[in-house]
Amino acid sequence: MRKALDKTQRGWWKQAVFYQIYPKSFQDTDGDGLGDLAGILQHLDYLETLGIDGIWLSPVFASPQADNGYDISDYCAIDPLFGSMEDMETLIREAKKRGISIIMDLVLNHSSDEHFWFREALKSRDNPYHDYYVWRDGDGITPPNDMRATFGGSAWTFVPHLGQYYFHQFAVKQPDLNWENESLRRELYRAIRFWVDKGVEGFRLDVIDQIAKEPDRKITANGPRLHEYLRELSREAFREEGLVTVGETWSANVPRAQVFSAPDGSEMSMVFQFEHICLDQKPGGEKWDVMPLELPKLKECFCRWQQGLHETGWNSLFFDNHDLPRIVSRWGDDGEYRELSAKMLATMLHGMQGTPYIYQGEELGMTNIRLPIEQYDDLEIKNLYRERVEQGYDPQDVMESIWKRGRDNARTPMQWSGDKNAGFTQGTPWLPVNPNYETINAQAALKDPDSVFYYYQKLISLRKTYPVFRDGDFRLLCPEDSRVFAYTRESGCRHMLVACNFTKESAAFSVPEACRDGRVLISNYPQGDMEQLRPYEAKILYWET
Ligand code: TEU
Repeated sequence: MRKALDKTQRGWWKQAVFYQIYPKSFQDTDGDGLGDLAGILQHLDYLETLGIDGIWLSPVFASPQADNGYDISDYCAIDPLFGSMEDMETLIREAKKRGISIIMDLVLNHSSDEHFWFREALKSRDNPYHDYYVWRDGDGITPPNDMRATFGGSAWTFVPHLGQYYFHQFAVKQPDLNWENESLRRELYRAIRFWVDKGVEGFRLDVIDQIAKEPDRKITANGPRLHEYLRELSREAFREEGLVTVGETWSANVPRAQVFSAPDGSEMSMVFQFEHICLDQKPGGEKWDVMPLELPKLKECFCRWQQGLHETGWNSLFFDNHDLPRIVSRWGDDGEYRELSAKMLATMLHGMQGTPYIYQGEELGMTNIRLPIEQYDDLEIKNLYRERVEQGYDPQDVMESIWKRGRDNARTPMQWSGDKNAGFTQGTPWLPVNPNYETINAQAALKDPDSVFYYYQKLISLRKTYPVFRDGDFRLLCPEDSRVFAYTRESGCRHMLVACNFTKESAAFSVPEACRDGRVLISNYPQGDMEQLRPYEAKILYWET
């Protein structure tokens, strides 16, 4: 029986493992080809078996789905696509019965252009909601400046009847909210309290380091008032000690993350930082401009974050999410060594200090997909393809980038079984199911004691059994080695060694003398020797002094 965590206490998340669900792709129960809340309810026992403590639920609020729900048109309503408010209340209740907290995904930097506030703001310059957004006078020919939107094009869209542009860091249908307006802030806090009162126990905060934007100075992230806003948000909306908050902060570095995740709880519990996940991106390029990962750089980065936040903040630990390609295809091997490399990557990550996040299907070793451009859904992918082909790029090269980095790699339907559509839907899936579902699926994994699923289950249970996972410090071994990622953790008399071979060849790795008394807590191979790591071999040794 799983030891329940006391979720009324600050810091319960330091021993927890969270699971991200992208609802649209998780489980469809009404045959419309889209995942829904009832589908998540169906799989709570699966998640309880895995052993996770919380579900980060990508947005299910009312939305026109321009950006798959990251364009919210009502912060206190459930979109009928996903079900009813009663379905949401049932999910919260049933998850809690299983010791699983619901963490909702809040998009506070921008709303949908179909939100009541924006519809009102469009009516006139002196409408009380007009100032909930960021407007600049203009002539409709020359935008206020040359800022670009993340999903392509100018960050400014002209509204002729107002003679003004509005600012949007993302899509045209995602107007930025003006956090300088106190009424707007208080409306957002009220929405958060609405969900806390319904039993939601945490929030993921979308691009939260971008809310203090100052477009006249071309500032988007880390604006001058950011920490003022974050502290007010924490005081006014996240009052309960046990509420867990994780901010998405693409601009975070260690010093900033120490403030974002300060132990006094003045801002957030932790952040998603993305330094590690950008290391295979060409310097000065975009995410689409890929280069091979150099393992020493990854090791240096993780070492800096582990040591930088030890006792001064708190790390999240992730490789996958709904915006990222699947890690087994990216830094593992999605062919012959798929399961071994998936387990190795999991070992490397879960052996560290922080809160691990498992993205739906990562526990199965799900892989990227290669689709023709017309089958993609993501507006970011479609805008990129159009822009780069117009700029003269070879369409095949653009497709290679999309196949490596496109967000839809993570959004193909969850693979539940070898049945039609991987058991995801009886209808037509909104995005094609990966054809490898016949061999890579939850049903097969649950029957295989050696599956990636049960390996993750064991990693999760180790975190709850051995305090060194939560409390230990971090020391990197063999920093220059380009094949092996090895480190030790130590907390008082408790010690562990994590050793991972990132390659498909055997790699020499001599277990330090001091570690040789350790017993194997977990490995993706049967007992091996202390001088050599087999292809993608991973192991954790544990000992006490
Ligand atoms: O993502 C922020 C974000 O910037 C990423 O979308 C990233 O820039 C992109 O994937 C890589 O170029 C958050 C959400 O996670 C994402 O799904 C939303 O699309 C975005 O914000 C807007 O809300």
